[in-house]
Amino acid sequence: MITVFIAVGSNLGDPVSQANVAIDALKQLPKTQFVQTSSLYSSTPMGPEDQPDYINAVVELTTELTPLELLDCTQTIELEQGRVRKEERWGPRTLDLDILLYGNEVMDSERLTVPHYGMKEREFVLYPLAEIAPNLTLPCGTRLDDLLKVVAQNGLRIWQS
Ligand code: A4P
Ligand code: MG
Repeated sequence: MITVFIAVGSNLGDPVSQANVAIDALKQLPKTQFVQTSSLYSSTPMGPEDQPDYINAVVELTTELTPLELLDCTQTIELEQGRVRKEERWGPRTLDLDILLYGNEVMDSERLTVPHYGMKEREFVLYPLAEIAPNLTLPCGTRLDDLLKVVAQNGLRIWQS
């Protein structure tokens, strides 16, 4: 079993319920055990400012799915929750599921990059992750608590514990 962390993000169509439905869907994945989820956080949008605030969370699972099988599953959940892929970079979305970490693996293929390329700079990923895995060290050797020292909370707050 491999430990994986999935970031959940939503800022359209009742984001709190989108996030909760997504977390429930992650609990149902085949060959996978749910470990824990962070609180739901409210966060200021990264990217275009004329979009609603986001709800973000991080979920820990253990899985026997391969990385690409896991990506297929998370993309299916996104589509089931009405995700429409748009051209606008960092634009609003009903649901975004990003695979942050897949064990200690480092991979960069056409469909999948892990660790997720933006995770080290994003407060809405790092703080929820630290809530559930405070002692985590990334595959590159960087400690999560060292990242928290340099990434400000930027208005991030717990919305639902
Ligand atoms: N892909 C590669 N690596 C991964 C991975 N580790 N996990 C590929 C998931 N997917 C991965 O993703 C595009 C392609 O990335 C996928 O087809 C997959 O093969 P996408 O979800 O269609 O595109 P996207 O999410 O619009 O792009 P991107 O760059 O992933 O967006 P981000 O970086 O996730 O940003 N502000 C706040 N406060 N909170 C947020 O959650 N999210 C975004 C989206 C913008 N601003 C935000 C938030
Ligand atoms: Mg994404």
